Amino acid sequence: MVSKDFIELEDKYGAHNYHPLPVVLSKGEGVFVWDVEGEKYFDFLSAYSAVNQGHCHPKIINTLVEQAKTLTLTSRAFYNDALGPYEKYITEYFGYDKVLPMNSGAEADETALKLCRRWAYDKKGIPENEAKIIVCEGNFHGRTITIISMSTDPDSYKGFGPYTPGFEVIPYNNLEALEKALEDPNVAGFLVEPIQGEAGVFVPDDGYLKKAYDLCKAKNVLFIADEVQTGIARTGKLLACEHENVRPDILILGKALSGGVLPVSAVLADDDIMLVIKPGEHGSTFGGNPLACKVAVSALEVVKEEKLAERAEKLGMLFRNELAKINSPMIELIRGKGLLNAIVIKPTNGKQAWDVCVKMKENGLLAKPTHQHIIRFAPPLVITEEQILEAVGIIKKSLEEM
Ligand code: IF1
Repeated sequence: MVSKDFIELEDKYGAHNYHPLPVVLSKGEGVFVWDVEGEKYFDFLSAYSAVNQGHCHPKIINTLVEQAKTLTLTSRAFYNDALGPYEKYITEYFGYDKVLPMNSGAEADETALKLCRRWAYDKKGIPENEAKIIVCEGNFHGRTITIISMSTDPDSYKGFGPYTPGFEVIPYNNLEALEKALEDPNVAGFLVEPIQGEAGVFVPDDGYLKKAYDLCKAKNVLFIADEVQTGIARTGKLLACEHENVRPDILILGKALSGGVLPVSAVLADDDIMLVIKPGEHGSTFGGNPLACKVAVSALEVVKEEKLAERAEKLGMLFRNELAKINSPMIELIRGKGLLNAIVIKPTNGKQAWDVCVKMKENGLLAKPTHQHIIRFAPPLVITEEQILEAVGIIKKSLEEM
């Protein structure tokens, strides 16, 4: 079978909820992936920042295989010998009292919302069913009914109502709007992405997160950071909030927490928040399974051992500097932090961001447009300086060929 055959199979038998770039991948190693014809590509998407440690990282895969042969799933009806050590490791790693393990990013976000609401009633004293959570325009937190209820993107929410109440949407990167929204005593939490990914790698002004955190603290409101995409070294720090020395009250992680090997997500908080949820009130069949726990420890060790945050910081700077040297009428703006970057494309000669991505694919680099006019560039953090330069060469060539 060739690429065309696999694409036809997906088209015929799979739901049409995606519109992938026409490339069929069958192998990955580090920063590279290969298609079924054997063509090699730089992966500048990293599965939306889930493979920060690089494809099929040998240490992580070894952990996966060893644990898979030993014990994979027990459910939380019983204890297992991987969960406790993982919980100790990850809470010390990020500096929180407790962790609640889940699987997908959306589930972790849902968990954080439940935690926040319960805290609102048990600790803050908000009247039952009155708790409000503030979210931002352009947010992306996943695909569940409750999460799309706070979305401002019609593609995400339209036609899926009725929606979950209890959210107030304010503009992102706007402290005045936050301050005003916080006047309502029934506000329990503020859920925010330190950099908005889906919105097109939208980096807020310096000081926004810190000020937002301080405003929340003044009103006894939980600052909840969705670091599913920005966390685990992607933006040049272990957490994007660290750029402003903000320690979220509730921290949400996913994606690269497993090195992209299997779905592993987590919610971290201190005891006064986490312990409001009691046995039987929340959980997941797969959350905290031994396979996930072992893999997550390995994946987090790799981040430290290979200094991925420092690499992302340094190579991100290099990447943006090199992109800035490209003289193309299609580049409207370059933005990002660490190795989470984007180019805003100015449509030229009827060519859009999608066409640039198809051209880059032909030239050996994979990236994906978001919102028609933005291309996200997020390679695995194990990329080298030489590889960055080579990749920029491909991007430059592709833009010139438009
Ligand atoms: C898809 C975007 C990225 C996330 C944040 C929670 C989740 C995500 C900040 C949910 C997921 C994904 C999902 C993926 C596309 C993708 C994405 F373009 F939509 F915005 F990464 F940039 N919080 N992001 O970014 O995590 O439940 O998927 O594990 O195909 O929908 P999940």
